[in-house]
Amino acid sequence: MRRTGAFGIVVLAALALAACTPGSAASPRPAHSEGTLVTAVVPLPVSQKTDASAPAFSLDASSTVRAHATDAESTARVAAGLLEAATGLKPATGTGAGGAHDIVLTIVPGGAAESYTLQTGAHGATVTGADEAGLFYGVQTLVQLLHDRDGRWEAPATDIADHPRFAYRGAMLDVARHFFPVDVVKHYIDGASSLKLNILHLHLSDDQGWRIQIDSRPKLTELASTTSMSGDPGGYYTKADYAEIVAYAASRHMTVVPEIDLPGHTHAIGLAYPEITEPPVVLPEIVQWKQEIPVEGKPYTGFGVGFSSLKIHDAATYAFVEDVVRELAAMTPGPYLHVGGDEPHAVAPADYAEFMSRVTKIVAATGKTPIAWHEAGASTDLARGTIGQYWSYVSPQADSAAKTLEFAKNGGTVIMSPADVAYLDMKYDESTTLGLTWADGPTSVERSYGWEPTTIVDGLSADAILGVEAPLWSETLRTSDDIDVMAFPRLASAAEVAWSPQSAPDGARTWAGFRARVARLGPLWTREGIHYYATPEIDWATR
Ligand code: TNX
Repeated sequence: MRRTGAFGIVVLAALALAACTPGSAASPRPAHSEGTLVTAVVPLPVSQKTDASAPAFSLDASSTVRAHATDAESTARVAAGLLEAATGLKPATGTGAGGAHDIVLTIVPGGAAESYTLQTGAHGATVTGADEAGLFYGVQTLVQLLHDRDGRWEAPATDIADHPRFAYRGAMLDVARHFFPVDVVKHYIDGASSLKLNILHLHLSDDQGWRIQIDSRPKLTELASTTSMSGDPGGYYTKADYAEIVAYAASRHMTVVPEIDLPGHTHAIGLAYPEITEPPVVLPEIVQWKQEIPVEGKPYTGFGVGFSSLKIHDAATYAFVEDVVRELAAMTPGPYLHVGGDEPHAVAPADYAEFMSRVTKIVAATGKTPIAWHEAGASTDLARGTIGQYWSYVSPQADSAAKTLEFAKNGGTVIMSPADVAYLDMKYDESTTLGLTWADGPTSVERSYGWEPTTIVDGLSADAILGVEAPLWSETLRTSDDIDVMAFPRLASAAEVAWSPQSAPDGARTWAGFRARVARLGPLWTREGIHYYATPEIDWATR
Protein backbone atom coordinates (compact mmCIF):
# COMPACT_ATOMS: atom_id res chain seq x y z
CA MET A 1 0.00 0.00 0.00
CA ARG A 2 2.77 2.40 0.92
CA ARG A 3 4.77 1.47 -2.13
CA THR A 4 1.90 2.29 -4.40
CA GLY A 5 1.62 5.67 -2.71
CA ALA A 6 5.33 6.33 -2.98
CA PHE A 7 5.28 5.88 -6.72
CA GLY A 8 2.06 7.85 -7.04
CA ILE A 9 3.68 10.94 -5.68
CA VAL A 10 6.26 10.94 -8.39
CA VAL A 11 3.64 11.70 -10.97
CA LEU A 12 2.15 14.43 -8.82
CA ALA A 13 5.60 15.88 -8.16
CA ALA A 14 6.23 16.12 -11.86
CA LEU A 15 2.88 17.77 -12.56
CA ALA A 16 2.76 20.38 -9.81
CA LEU A 17 3.51 23.83 -11.16
CA ALA A 18 3.23 26.60 -8.59
CA ALA A 19 6.30 27.56 -6.62
CA CYS A 20 7.10 27.43 -2.92
CA THR A 21 7.91 31.00 -2.01
CA PRO A 22 10.93 31.29 0.25
CA GLY A 23 10.38 33.50 3.26
CA SER A 24 12.89 36.06 2.16
CA ALA A 25 10.31 37.28 -0.32
CA ALA A 26 8.08 40.00 1.09
CA SER A 27 5.26 38.49 3.12
CA PRO A 28 1.80 39.46 1.88
CA ARG A 29 0.54 39.32 5.48
CA PRO A 30 0.59 42.18 7.98
CA ALA A 31 3.04 42.00 10.86
CA HIS A 32 1.73 40.87 14.22
CA SER A 33 1.28 43.62 16.71
CA GLU A 34 4.12 43.25 19.21
CA GLY A 35 2.39 42.74 22.59
CA THR A 36 2.87 39.34 24.11
CA LEU A 37 4.44 37.88 21.00
CA VAL A 38 7.79 39.48 21.73
CA THR A 39 8.10 36.69 24.29
CA ALA A 40 7.69 34.02 21.61
CA VAL A 41 10.03 31.04 21.95
CA VAL A 42 10.00 27.85 19.82
CA PRO A 43 10.05 25.15 21.09
CA LEU A 44 7.84 26.34 23.95
CA PRO A 45 9.83 26.48 27.22
CA VAL A 46 8.72 24.59 30.32
CA SER A 47 8.13 27.83 32.20
CA GLN A 48 8.35 31.46 31.24
CA LYS A 49 7.39 34.54 33.27
CA THR A 50 7.50 37.89 31.58
CA ASP A 51 7.13 41.29 33.19
CA ALA A 52 5.91 43.59 30.47
CA SER A 53 6.27 46.64 32.71
CA ALA A 54 9.90 45.97 33.66
CA PRO A 55 12.74 47.41 31.58
CA ALA A 56 13.92 45.18 28.75
CA PHE A 57 17.42 43.82 28.16
CA SER A 58 19.15 45.46 25.26
CA LEU A 59 22.07 44.19 23.26
CA ASP A 60 24.31 46.95 21.95
CA ALA A 61 27.77 47.63 20.55
CA SER A 62 29.27 47.34 24.06
CA SER A 63 27.78 43.91 24.82
CA THR A 64 30.16 41.16 25.91
CA VAL A 65 29.45 37.46 26.35
CA ARG A 66 31.10 36.58 29.67
CA ALA A 67 31.94 32.98 30.57
CA HIS A 68 31.76 32.26 34.30
CA ALA A 69 33.25 28.81 34.03
CA THR A 70 36.05 27.45 31.91
CA ASP A 71 33.52 25.02 30.42
CA ALA A 72 31.47 27.97 29.25
CA GLU A 73 34.23 29.58 27.18
CA SER A 74 33.58 27.65 23.98
CA THR A 75 29.85 28.29 24.31
CA ALA A 76 30.65 31.99 24.76
CA ARG A 77 32.45 32.04 21.41
CA VAL A 78 29.61 30.19 19.69
CA ALA A 79 27.09 32.50 21.39
CA ALA A 80 28.86 35.60 20.08
CA GLY A 81 28.63 34.17 16.55
CA LEU A 82 24.92 33.37 16.94
CA LEU A 83 24.17 36.83 18.26
CA GLU A 84 26.06 38.38 15.37
CA ALA A 85 24.21 36.28 12.79
CA ALA A 86 20.89 37.28 14.35
CA THR A 87 21.49 40.99 14.95
CA GLY A 88 24.54 42.13 13.00
CA LEU A 89 26.13 43.37 16.25
CA LYS A 90 29.47 41.78 17.13
CA PRO A 91 29.56 41.06 20.87
CA ALA A 92 33.01 40.57 22.41
CA THR A 93 33.78 37.55 24.57
CA GLY A 94 35.39 37.72 28.01
CA THR A 95 35.11 36.83 31.66
CA GLY A 96 34.34 38.83 34.81
CA ALA A 97 31.20 40.47 36.14
CA GLY A 98 28.52 41.39 33.65
CA GLY A 99 27.07 44.84 33.02
CA ALA A 100 23.60 45.86 31.89
CA HIS A 101 24.19 44.97 28.24
CA ASP A 102 26.23 41.84 28.83
CA ILE A 103 25.36 38.18 28.67
CA VAL A 104 26.73 36.07 31.50
CA LEU A 105 27.11 32.31 30.96
CA THR A 106 27.41 29.98 33.95
CA ILE A 107 27.39 26.22 34.30
CA VAL A 108 25.83 24.84 37.47
CA PRO A 109 25.85 21.03 37.31
CA GLY A 110 23.13 19.02 38.97
CA GLY A 111 20.02 19.94 36.99
CA ALA A 112 18.41 17.82 34.27
CA ALA A 113 20.63 17.15 31.24
CA GLU A 114 20.42 19.99 28.68
CA SER A 115 18.42 22.21 31.06
CA TYR A 116 18.93 25.94 31.47
CA THR A 117 17.55 29.06 33.03
CA LEU A 118 17.54 32.50 31.43
CA GLN A 119 16.87 35.84 33.06
CA THR A 120 16.78 39.01 31.01
CA GLY A 121 16.15 42.54 32.19
CA ALA A 122 17.80 45.81 33.08
CA HIS A 123 20.56 43.91 34.90
CA GLY A 124 21.62 42.15 31.70
CA ALA A 125 21.11 38.59 30.51
CA THR A 126 22.06 35.60 32.65
CA VAL A 127 22.12 32.11 31.21
CA THR A 128 22.76 29.16 33.50
CA GLY A 129 23.12 25.68 32.06
CA ALA A 130 23.25 22.34 33.85
CA ASP A 131 25.81 21.48 31.17
CA GLU A 132 27.25 23.04 28.03
CA ALA A 133 24.28 21.92 25.95
CA GLY A 134 21.87 23.60 28.36
CA LEU A 135 23.93 26.77 28.19
CA PHE A 136 23.84 26.67 24.40
CA TYR A 137 20.04 26.24 24.42
CA GLY A 138 19.66 29.16 26.81
CA VAL A 139 21.60 31.28 24.32
CA GLN A 140 19.37 30.06 21.47
CA THR A 141 16.33 31.14 23.48
CA LEU A 142 17.88 34.57 24.02
CA VAL A 143 18.58 34.88 20.28
CA GLN A 144 14.89 34.24 19.57
CA LEU A 145 13.78 36.81 22.14
CA LEU A 146 15.90 39.62 20.71
CA HIS A 147 13.92 41.75 18.31
CA ASP A 148 14.41 45.04 16.59
CA ARG A 149 12.62 47.70 18.60
CA ASP A 150 12.99 50.96 16.69
CA GLY A 151 16.60 50.25 15.86
CA ARG A 152 17.53 48.69 19.23
CA TRP A 153 17.91 44.96 19.86
CA GLU A 154 15.75 44.19 22.87
CA ALA A 155 14.59 41.14 24.78
CA PRO A 156 11.66 41.61 27.20
CA ALA A 157 12.22 41.17 30.95
CA THR A 158 11.65 37.46 31.29
CA ASP A 159 12.54 34.52 33.51
CA ILE A 160 12.68 31.10 31.86
CA ALA A 161 13.38 27.62 33.25
CA ASP A 162 13.54 24.95 30.60
CA HIS A 163 14.51 21.35 29.87
CA PRO A 164 13.73 18.85 27.10
CA ARG A 165 10.93 16.29 27.16
CA PHE A 166 12.82 13.74 25.00
CA ALA A 167 16.55 12.97 24.99
CA TYR A 168 16.68 12.20 21.23
CA ARG A 169 15.53 15.10 19.05
CA GLY A 170 16.53 14.46 15.48
CA ALA A 171 16.66 15.85 11.97
CA MET A 172 17.49 13.39 9.17
CA LEU A 173 19.01 14.53 5.89
CA ASP A 174 19.06 12.20 2.88
CA VAL A 175 22.39 12.95 1.20
CA ALA A 176 22.12 9.81 -0.97
CA ARG A 177 19.33 10.68 -3.44
CA HIS A 178 21.04 14.04 -3.84
CA PHE A 179 24.44 14.81 -2.43
CA PHE A 180 24.88 17.98 -0.37
CA PRO A 181 28.34 19.46 0.29
CA VAL A 182 29.69 20.05 3.79
CA ASP A 183 28.66 23.74 3.88
CA VAL A 184 25.04 22.86 3.14
CA VAL A 185 25.06 20.33 5.96
CA LYS A 186 26.53 22.94 8.32
CA HIS A 187 23.79 25.39 7.37
CA TYR A 188 21.20 22.71 8.18
CA ILE A 189 22.94 22.05 11.51
CA ASP A 190 22.68 25.77 12.32
CA GLY A 191 18.94 25.81 11.65
CA ALA A 192 18.19 22.52 13.41
CA SER A 193 20.27 23.32 16.50
CA SER A 194 18.58 26.72 16.81
CA LEU A 195 15.40 24.70 17.47
CA LYS A 196 17.19 22.65 20.16
CA LEU A 197 17.41 19.49 18.04
CA ASN A 198 20.40 17.42 19.11
CA ILE A 199 20.71 14.64 16.50
CA LEU A 200 21.76 14.88 12.84
CA HIS A 201 20.94 11.57 11.15
CA LEU A 202 22.74 11.37 7.79
CA HIS A 203 21.24 8.88 5.32
CA LEU A 204 24.56 8.06 3.64
CA SER A 205 23.65 5.36 1.14
CA ASP A 206 20.78 4.36 -1.08
CA ASP A 207 20.06 2.88 -4.51
CA GLN A 208 21.07 6.13 -6.20
CA GLY A 209 24.47 6.65 -4.53
CA TRP A 210 27.00 5.96 -1.77
CA ARG A 211 28.30 9.01 0.11
CA ILE A 212 31.06 8.10 2.57
CA GLN A 213 34.72 7.15 2.17
CA ILE A 214 35.52 3.62 3.34
CA ASP A 215 39.24 2.93 2.95
CA SER A 216 38.94 -0.86 2.88
CA ARG A 217 36.32 -0.63 0.09
CA PRO A 218 37.73 2.01 -2.28
CA LYS A 219 35.37 1.20 -5.15
CA LEU A 220 32.47 2.62 -3.14
CA THR A 221 33.73 6.16 -3.58
CA GLU A 222 35.34 5.46 -6.95
CA LEU A 223 32.20 4.02 -8.56
CA ALA A 224 29.12 3.95 -6.30
CA SER A 225 29.31 7.61 -5.26
CA THR A 226 29.34 9.11 -8.74
CA THR A 227 25.60 8.88 -9.36
CA SER A 228 22.43 10.57 -8.07
CA MET A 229 18.71 10.99 -8.70
CA SER A 230 17.73 12.12 -12.18
CA GLY A 231 21.32 11.79 -13.44
CA ASP A 232 22.41 14.72 -11.26
CA PRO A 233 26.04 14.81 -10.08
CA GLY A 234 27.04 12.50 -7.25
CA GLY A 235 29.59 13.11 -4.51
CA TYR A 236 30.79 11.78 -1.20
CA TYR A 237 32.30 12.87 2.09
CA THR A 238 35.96 12.09 2.62
CA LYS A 239 36.85 11.05 6.16
CA ALA A 240 38.09 14.61 6.69
CA ASP A 241 34.76 16.03 5.46
CA TYR A 242 32.87 13.70 7.77
CA ALA A 243 35.09 14.69 10.71
CA GLU A 244 34.40 18.33 9.89
CA ILE A 245 30.63 17.71 9.93
CA VAL A 246 30.88 15.75 13.20
CA ALA A 247 32.95 18.51 14.84
CA TYR A 248 30.67 21.30 13.63
CA ALA A 249 27.62 19.37 14.81
CA ALA A 250 29.28 18.83 18.21
CA SER A 251 29.96 22.56 18.52
CA ARG A 252 26.17 23.00 18.17
CA HIS A 253 25.48 20.07 20.53
CA MET A 254 24.29 17.75 17.79
CA THR A 255 25.37 14.12 17.57
CA VAL A 256 25.78 12.65 14.09
CA VAL A 257 24.01 9.32 13.46
CA PRO A 258 25.35 7.79 10.23
CA GLU A 259 23.04 5.45 8.32
CA ILE A 260 24.08 2.81 5.83
CA ASP A 261 20.82 1.43 4.47
CA LEU A 262 20.87 -2.41 4.29
CA PRO A 263 20.00 -4.98 2.96
CA GLY A 264 17.71 -3.18 0.45
CA HIS A 265 18.36 0.31 -0.96
CA THR A 266 21.72 -1.11 -2.05
CA HIS A 267 21.71 -0.86 -5.86
CA ALA A 268 24.65 1.59 -5.82
CA ILE A 269 26.78 -0.89 -3.85
CA GLY A 270 26.31 -3.26 -6.81
CA LEU A 271 28.08 -0.75 -9.09
CA ALA A 272 31.20 -1.23 -6.97
CA TYR A 273 30.94 -4.75 -5.55
CA PRO A 274 28.48 -6.68 -7.76
CA GLU A 275 29.56 -9.96 -6.19
CA ILE A 276 27.58 -9.16 -3.01
CA THR A 277 24.35 -7.80 -4.56
CA GLU A 278 21.41 -9.65 -6.08
CA PRO A 279 20.14 -8.61 -9.52
CA PRO A 280 17.34 -6.02 -9.11
CA VAL A 281 13.78 -7.34 -8.86
CA VAL A 282 11.44 -5.51 -11.22
CA LEU A 283 8.48 -4.94 -8.90
CA PRO A 284 5.09 -4.51 -10.58
CA GLU A 285 4.69 -1.03 -9.08
CA ILE A 286 7.81 0.21 -10.81
CA VAL A 287 6.27 -0.73 -14.12
CA GLN A 288 2.77 0.43 -13.18
CA TRP A 289 3.99 3.89 -12.16
CA LYS A 290 6.27 4.16 -15.18
CA GLN A 291 9.36 4.46 -13.04
CA GLU A 292 12.85 3.85 -14.37
CA ILE A 293 13.46 0.09 -14.45
CA PRO A 294 16.62 -0.78 -12.47
CA VAL A 295 19.32 -2.54 -14.49
CA GLU A 296 22.11 -4.51 -12.85
CA GLY A 297 25.43 -2.67 -13.03
CA LYS A 298 23.89 0.59 -14.30
CA PRO A 299 23.34 3.61 -12.05
CA TYR A 300 19.74 4.00 -10.84
CA THR A 301 18.43 7.54 -11.19
CA GLY A 302 14.69 7.03 -10.65
CA PHE A 303 12.20 7.14 -7.75
CA GLY A 304 11.58 3.40 -7.42
CA VAL A 305 12.23 1.69 -4.07
CA GLY A 306 12.44 -1.84 -2.73
CA PHE A 307 14.03 -3.58 -5.73
CA SER A 308 17.58 -4.17 -4.50
CA SER A 309 19.15 -6.53 -1.98
CA LEU A 310 22.50 -7.72 -0.76
CA LYS A 311 23.15 -11.48 -1.01
CA ILE A 312 21.92 -12.68 2.36
CA HIS A 313 23.66 -16.07 2.49
CA ASP A 314 27.16 -15.13 1.30
CA ALA A 315 30.10 -14.73 3.65
CA ALA A 316 31.42 -11.98 1.37
CA THR A 317 28.37 -9.85 2.22
CA TYR A 318 29.15 -9.97 5.93
CA ALA A 319 32.84 -9.26 5.31
CA PHE A 320 31.69 -6.11 3.47
CA VAL A 321 29.27 -5.12 6.24
CA GLU A 322 31.99 -5.65 8.88
CA ASP A 323 34.44 -3.43 6.97
CA VAL A 324 31.92 -0.64 6.57
CA VAL A 325 30.62 -0.84 10.13
CA ARG A 326 34.14 -0.96 11.60
CA GLU A 327 35.28 2.16 9.74
CA LEU A 328 32.04 4.01 10.32
CA ALA A 329 32.14 3.23 14.05
CA ALA A 330 35.76 4.41 14.23
CA MET A 331 34.96 7.76 12.59
CA THR A 332 31.77 8.36 14.59
CA PRO A 333 32.11 9.55 18.19
CA GLY A 334 28.34 9.35 18.86
CA PRO A 335 26.80 6.21 20.37
CA TYR A 336 24.56 5.22 17.44
CA LEU A 337 24.94 3.53 14.06
CA HIS A 338 21.87 3.21 11.82
CA VAL A 339 21.65 0.18 9.55
CA GLY A 340 18.47 1.04 7.64
CA GLY A 341 16.35 -2.03 7.04
CA ASP A 342 13.40 -0.23 5.37
CA GLU A 343 11.36 -1.47 2.42
CA PRO A 344 12.97 -4.92 2.00
CA HIS A 345 10.56 -5.84 -0.80
CA ALA A 346 13.13 -7.86 -2.74
CA VAL A 347 14.19 -9.96 0.27
CA ALA A 348 12.40 -13.10 1.50
CA PRO A 349 11.03 -12.47 5.05
CA ALA A 350 13.15 -15.18 6.71
CA ASP A 351 16.29 -13.92 4.96
CA TYR A 352 15.50 -10.37 5.99
CA ALA A 353 15.05 -11.37 9.64
CA GLU A 354 18.32 -13.28 9.60
CA PHE A 355 20.19 -10.40 7.98
CA MET A 356 18.90 -7.78 10.44
CA SER A 357 19.84 -10.04 13.33
CA ARG A 358 23.40 -10.44 12.02
CA VAL A 359 23.92 -6.81 11.06
CA THR A 360 22.66 -5.41 14.39
CA LYS A 361 25.05 -7.79 16.19
CA ILE A 362 27.94 -6.63 13.99
CA VAL A 363 27.17 -3.06 15.06
CA ALA A 364 26.77 -3.97 18.73
CA ALA A 365 30.17 -5.70 18.65
CA THR A 366 31.79 -2.31 17.90
CA GLY A 367 30.25 -0.89 21.10
CA LYS A 368 27.70 1.24 19.22
CA THR A 369 23.94 0.96 19.64
CA PRO A 370 22.25 -0.10 16.40
CA ILE A 371 19.22 1.76 15.07
CA ALA A 372 16.99 0.29 12.34
CA TRP A 373 13.73 1.31 10.65
CA HIS A 374 10.73 -0.39 12.26
CA GLU A 375 10.50 -3.21 9.69
CA ALA A 376 13.49 -4.78 11.47
CA GLY A 377 11.13 -5.64 14.33
CA ALA A 378 10.15 -8.58 12.09
CA SER A 379 13.25 -10.24 13.51
CA THR A 380 12.96 -11.61 17.03
CA ASP A 381 16.73 -11.98 17.28
CA LEU A 382 18.08 -8.43 16.96
CA ALA A 383 21.05 -7.34 19.05
CA ARG A 384 19.67 -6.61 22.51
CA GLY A 385 18.81 -2.93 22.90
CA THR A 386 18.51 -2.18 19.17
CA ILE A 387 16.54 1.05 18.68
CA GLY A 388 13.61 1.09 16.26
CA GLN A 389 12.63 4.04 14.10
CA TYR A 390 8.89 4.11 13.44
CA TRP A 391 7.89 5.62 10.09
CA SER A 392 4.32 4.43 9.55
CA TYR A 393 1.43 6.86 10.09
CA VAL A 394 -0.06 8.30 13.28
CA SER A 395 -2.61 5.52 12.72
CA PRO A 396 -0.25 2.57 12.34
CA GLN A 397 -0.55 0.80 8.96
CA ALA A 398 -0.39 -2.99 8.48
CA ASP A 399 1.84 -4.67 11.09
CA SER A 400 4.01 -1.61 11.80
CA ALA A 401 2.86 -1.34 15.45
CA ALA A 402 3.63 -5.01 16.20
CA LYS A 403 7.08 -4.68 14.64
CA THR A 404 7.73 -1.52 16.63
CA LEU A 405 6.74 -3.21 19.92
CA GLU A 406 9.38 -5.86 19.24
CA PHE A 407 12.16 -3.32 19.92
CA ALA A 408 10.80 -2.57 23.40
CA LYS A 409 10.42 -6.29 24.13
CA ASN A 410 14.08 -6.69 23.23
CA GLY A 411 15.25 -4.04 25.69
CA GLY A 412 15.40 -1.27 23.10
CA THR A 413 13.68 2.05 22.63
CA VAL A 414 11.87 3.71 19.73
CA ILE A 415 12.27 6.94 17.76
CA MET A 416 9.01 8.29 16.39
CA SER A 417 9.01 9.58 12.80
CA PRO A 418 5.42 9.12 11.60
CA ALA A 419 5.56 9.78 7.87
CA ASP A 420 2.21 11.60 7.63
CA VAL A 421 3.27 14.26 10.15
CA ALA A 422 7.07 14.20 10.49
CA TYR A 423 8.29 13.69 6.88
CA LEU A 424 9.59 17.05 5.77
CA ASP A 425 9.71 15.99 2.11
CA MET A 426 5.92 15.93 1.87
CA LYS A 427 4.42 18.87 -0.02
CA TYR A 428 2.82 21.55 2.19
CA ASP A 429 -0.17 21.83 -0.13
CA GLU A 430 -1.10 20.97 -3.70
CA SER A 431 0.70 24.06 -5.01
CA THR A 432 4.11 23.14 -3.57
CA THR A 433 6.57 22.42 -6.40
CA LEU A 434 9.07 20.35 -4.47
CA GLY A 435 8.38 17.24 -2.47
CA LEU A 436 6.18 14.17 -2.54
CA THR A 437 2.69 13.29 -1.29
CA TRP A 438 2.63 9.52 -0.75
CA ALA A 439 2.41 9.72 3.07
CA ASP A 440 -1.20 10.87 3.09
CA GLY A 441 0.16 14.22 1.95
CA PRO A 442 0.21 17.09 1.43
CA THR A 443 1.28 17.83 5.02
CA SER A 444 0.37 21.28 6.27
CA VAL A 445 2.29 22.98 9.08
CA GLU A 446 -0.79 22.52 11.25
CA ARG A 447 -0.74 18.74 10.64
CA SER A 448 3.03 18.61 11.24
CA TYR A 449 2.42 20.18 14.66
CA GLY A 450 -0.65 18.31 15.92
CA TRP A 451 0.59 14.90 17.02
CA GLU A 452 1.60 13.17 20.20
CA PRO A 453 4.38 10.54 20.12
CA THR A 454 3.11 8.49 23.07
CA THR A 455 -0.36 7.69 21.72
CA ILE A 456 0.56 6.19 18.33
CA VAL A 457 1.67 2.63 19.05
CA ASP A 458 -0.71 0.97 21.52
CA GLY A 459 1.17 -0.86 24.24
CA LEU A 460 4.42 1.07 23.76
CA SER A 461 5.16 2.69 27.12
CA ALA A 462 6.18 6.34 27.20
CA ASP A 463 9.49 5.25 28.76
CA ALA A 464 10.28 3.22 25.66
CA ILE A 465 10.13 6.32 23.45
CA LEU A 466 13.64 7.71 23.08
CA GLY A 467 12.48 10.65 21.06
CA VAL A 468 11.33 12.15 17.81
CA GLU A 469 12.95 12.64 14.42
CA ALA A 470 11.89 14.52 11.28
CA PRO A 471 13.36 12.93 8.12
CA LEU A 472 14.01 14.94 4.96
CA TRP A 473 14.32 12.67 1.90
CA SER A 474 15.90 14.34 -1.10
CA GLU A 475 14.45 12.77 -4.25
CA THR A 476 13.14 16.20 -5.34
CA LEU A 477 15.65 18.44 -3.53
CA ARG A 478 18.83 19.73 -5.14
CA THR A 479 19.93 22.84 -3.25
CA SER A 480 20.31 24.27 0.22
CA ASP A 481 17.32 26.53 -0.45
CA ASP A 482 15.27 23.44 -1.40
CA ILE A 483 16.17 21.90 1.97
CA ASP A 484 15.26 25.09 3.83
CA VAL A 485 11.93 25.57 2.14
CA MET A 486 10.76 22.04 2.98
CA ALA A 487 12.16 22.00 6.53
CA PHE A 488 11.21 25.43 7.81
CA PRO A 489 8.77 25.92 9.47
CA ARG A 490 7.82 22.21 9.81
CA LEU A 491 11.11 21.30 11.51
CA ALA A 492 10.00 23.73 14.24
CA SER A 493 6.84 21.64 14.71
CA ALA A 494 8.90 18.48 15.19
CA ALA A 495 11.25 20.31 17.56
CA GLU A 496 8.35 21.43 19.73
CA VAL A 497 6.87 17.90 19.82
CA ALA A 498 10.32 16.63 20.86
CA TRP A 499 11.26 19.32 23.40
CA SER A 500 8.17 20.91 24.96
CA PRO A 501 5.82 19.55 27.64
CA GLN A 502 2.77 17.75 26.27
CA SER A 503 0.49 20.48 27.58
CA ALA A 504 0.89 24.01 28.88
CA PRO A 505 -1.32 26.70 30.42
CA ASP A 506 -3.19 29.31 28.38
CA GLY A 507 -3.32 27.26 25.20
CA ALA A 508 0.36 27.89 24.51
CA ARG A 509 0.95 24.26 23.52
CA THR A 510 -1.73 24.27 20.81
CA TRP A 511 -1.67 24.96 17.09
CA ALA A 512 -2.97 28.49 17.75
CA GLY A 513 -0.23 29.09 20.31
CA PHE A 514 2.50 27.64 18.12
CA ARG A 515 1.23 29.48 15.05
CA ALA A 516 1.51 32.82 16.86
CA ARG A 517 5.00 32.04 18.21
CA VAL A 518 6.53 30.58 15.07
CA ALA A 519 5.39 33.70 13.19
CA ARG A 520 8.08 35.61 15.09
CA LEU A 521 10.83 33.37 13.74
CA GLY A 522 10.29 34.46 10.14
CA PRO A 523 12.34 37.66 10.39
CA LEU A 524 15.06 35.86 12.40
CA TRP A 525 15.29 33.09 9.79
CA THR A 526 15.55 35.69 7.04
CA ARG A 527 18.41 37.45 8.86
CA GLU A 528 20.12 34.08 9.34
CA GLY A 529 19.80 33.20 5.65
CA ILE A 530 17.22 30.43 6.15
CA HIS A 531 14.90 30.34 3.12
CA TYR A 532 11.81 29.22 4.97
CA TYR A 533 8.44 28.72 3.30
CA ALA A 534 6.27 31.75 4.10
CA THR A 535 3.17 29.58 4.18
CA PRO A 536 -0.14 31.46 4.26
CA GLU A 537 -1.08 29.25 7.23
CA ILE A 538 0.96 31.64 9.40
CA ASP A 539 0.69 35.41 9.81
CA TRP A 540 4.42 36.04 9.63
CA ALA A 541 5.91 38.89 11.62
CA THR A 542 7.94 41.30 9.53
CA ARG A 543 10.56 42.27 12.13
C1 TNX B 1 10.16 6.12 2.03
S1 TNX B 1 10.02 5.58 4.83
C2 TNX B 1 11.48 5.81 2.29
C3 TNX B 1 12.53 6.46 1.52
C4 TNX B 1 11.98 7.48 0.56
C5 TNX B 1 10.83 8.21 1.19
C6 TNX B 1 10.28 9.34 0.37
C7 TNX B 1 11.45 5.01 4.56
C8 TNX B 1 12.16 4.50 5.72
N1 TNX B 1 11.92 4.99 3.30
O1 TNX B 1 13.30 5.50 0.85
O2 TNX B 1 12.99 8.36 0.24
O3 TNX B 1 9.82 7.27 1.42
O4 TNX B 1 9.35 10.09 1.09
